[in-house]
Amino acid sequence: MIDLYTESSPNGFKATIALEELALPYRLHHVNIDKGEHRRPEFLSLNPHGRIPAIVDRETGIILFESAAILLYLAEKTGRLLPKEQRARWEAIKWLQFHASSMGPILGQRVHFEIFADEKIPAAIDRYRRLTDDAFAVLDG
Ligand SMILES: N[C@@H](CCC(=O)N[C@@H](CS)C(=O)NCC(=O)O)C(=O)O
Repeated sequence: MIDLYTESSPNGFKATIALEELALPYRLHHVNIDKGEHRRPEFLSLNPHGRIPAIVDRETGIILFESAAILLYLAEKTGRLLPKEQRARWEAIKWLQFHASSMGPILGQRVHFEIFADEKIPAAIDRYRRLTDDAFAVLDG
């Protein structure tokens, strides 16, 4: 059984979708970010960085955070979602890594500066709009 600690948010959805897609049994633990539950000691013992999602696989004792690491783990555990053939496998890992390092973080910054930031800083808005547009253009290509 896998314990999933998550919130209704983009990085959280990735782990939930993978668990559902792989039909793995799991227990869902809601970590309420608005209430600061991700900063409490019990959650920080799973992820010292205080970010969801995190999983604990009770079968193996493995504790993981970082959504891309969780996706790789679940793929390896089930032998699904990740090709076995070397070229295809690395093609998938390359795009997973692209998403994890070149898409997710800059999209997060764009949403922050465009929508949530109290102060609207044109230079920051322009920068993250340009960086996300570049990344989307790569995906379109
Ligand atoms: N690189 C991490 C990012 C995780 C992340 O930023 N999660 C957000 C929710 S989508 C979070 O926990 N935010 C709480 C905070 O920043 O305080 C991953 O892919 O898992």
